[in-house]
Amino acid sequence: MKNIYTTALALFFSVIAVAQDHNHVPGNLLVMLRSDADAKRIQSDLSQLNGVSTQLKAERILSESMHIYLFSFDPTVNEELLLSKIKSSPGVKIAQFNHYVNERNTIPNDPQFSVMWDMNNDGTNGGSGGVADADIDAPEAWDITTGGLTAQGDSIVVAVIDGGFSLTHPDINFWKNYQEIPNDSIDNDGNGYIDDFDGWNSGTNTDNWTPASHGTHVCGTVGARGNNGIGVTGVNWNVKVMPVSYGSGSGGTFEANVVAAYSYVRDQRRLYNQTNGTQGAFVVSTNSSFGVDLAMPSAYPLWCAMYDSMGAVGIVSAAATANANYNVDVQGDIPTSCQSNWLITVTNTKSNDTKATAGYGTLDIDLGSPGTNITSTYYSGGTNTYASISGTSMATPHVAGTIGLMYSVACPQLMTNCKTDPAGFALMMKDSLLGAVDPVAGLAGITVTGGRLNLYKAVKSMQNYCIATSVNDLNNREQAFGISSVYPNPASQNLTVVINTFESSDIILSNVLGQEMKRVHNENSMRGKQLIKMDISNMAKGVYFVSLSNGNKKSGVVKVVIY
Ligand SMILES: [Ca+2]
Ligand SMILES: [Ca+2]
Ligand SMILES: [Ca+2]
Ligand SMILES: [Ca+2]
Repeated sequence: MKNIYTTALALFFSVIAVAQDHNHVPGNLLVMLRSDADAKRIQSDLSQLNGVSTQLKAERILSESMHIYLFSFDPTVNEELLLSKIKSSPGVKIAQFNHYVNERNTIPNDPQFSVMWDMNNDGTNGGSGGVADADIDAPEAWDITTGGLTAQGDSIVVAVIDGGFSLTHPDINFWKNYQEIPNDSIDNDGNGYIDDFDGWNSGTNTDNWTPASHGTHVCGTVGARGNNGIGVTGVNWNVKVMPVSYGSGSGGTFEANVVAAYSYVRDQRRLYNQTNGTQGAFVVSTNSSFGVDLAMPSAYPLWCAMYDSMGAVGIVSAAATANANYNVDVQGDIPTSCQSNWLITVTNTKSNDTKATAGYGTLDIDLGSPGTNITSTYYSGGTNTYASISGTSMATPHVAGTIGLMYSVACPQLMTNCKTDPAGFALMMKDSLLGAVDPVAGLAGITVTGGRLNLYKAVKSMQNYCIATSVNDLNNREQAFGISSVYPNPASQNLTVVINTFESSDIILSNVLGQEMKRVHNENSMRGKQLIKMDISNMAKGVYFVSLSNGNKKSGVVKVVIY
């Protein structure tokens, strides 16, 4: 008996749960009014719903400047119906339920994530002396996006230029050039590079790789596959990492190969731009975790010029400064003392937000990023593995990766701007990232921004651009003067005309000859949509046109049939 009762009760509650969504506070509504609307008026207009008292009441002003109110009502009232009535009420801009909010972070299931203080510092996972929240706030950012594609479907690519990579590492999503057939000695995609299927190694002019530990580590920070149950998590969970190498040509590693490597990246993005995405790759940033200590840009004009050249096609570059404690402004470093608007220069912070032994400079070094004891993908002893290592090399891929993640949150309109002006858009990305740092004492007075990277704020800044854009759209729509809809159509007794205006105006019904047959004056000067009734019971059958006029201007017409 008890069992049956329990089952029945459980069923009862599950039915309730289906019928009513419990993610919001019963008997609450949030309402944004137009500036000239009166909350009391709405309260009295909707005090009854189908003959039942709603007890609707403006309970609290949530934002005076934005005219947002908390309304309460009898929770036994049909809330969906009440909400829809309020939404269509003149004077109401936006209405919604009052949803419960949970503090949340997106924590991936990758087993080594718990030691990744750079992403989420709990005060203990960064070693002794670590400070909670001295991190890039990655879980907060991943609530918004985990990367992958832009709003227009571009596959986001971050190019890592390094010595070598283990392309077989299972935790990295390496970019492949699927327009190229590998190893047939033909440049199938016509991009000027023969057999560039697995990226490009400018040291050997092939796409052949000798696996290497350093580059593999850097790639993992940019984009180790997140939430796949193995290893670590990158700043992006899904981004494509393009492997590009300055190689180790005969006689060592030299600048010529660096220039050639950058040129490959630039060529791929330029091709993407030129072919509207049918060829090439949507490379949005590069990572350079290498350089020459105590070197002056005057001796490296070609290398330094590559950042502007890549910037011109829409690529932001992140570069690591020296792993030595000196002022780069004074003593120089390549590439971090190169002058380019599209270059972001990075120093290394520890788990207590102080600078590690690394370069600095209020002119040349833009920001800090976690780079000390960073756990990422690795290659060692012939095996794909994971390791914790330190340096500006480890700090910089957080920044290159952030640019990638920012692209994944840009709304379609922003992406249209990006396609129209890739160089300008890239600059906006860089400025947004640098404007979104967390100011920290350890970087104040020794870097351009005085701050450490914050992934969440950088992503959020992109989202804010998009919200601002859509609010403008809303305001523009509000300014519109005209007829939104007329119903029913055909009609025989009454017409409801939905008008959109913020001034007193007349609704005019004309016949097919353009003669005015009926006019209803609407004195209500509140902005936005209003519903106007028109009695048409005495009109002859036929086709008519409804329009809106305020004496000076006249809207377009809507055809109605009266029967
Ligand atoms: Ca944090
Ligand atoms: Ca090719
Ligand atoms: Ca080929
Ligand atoms: Ca993983």
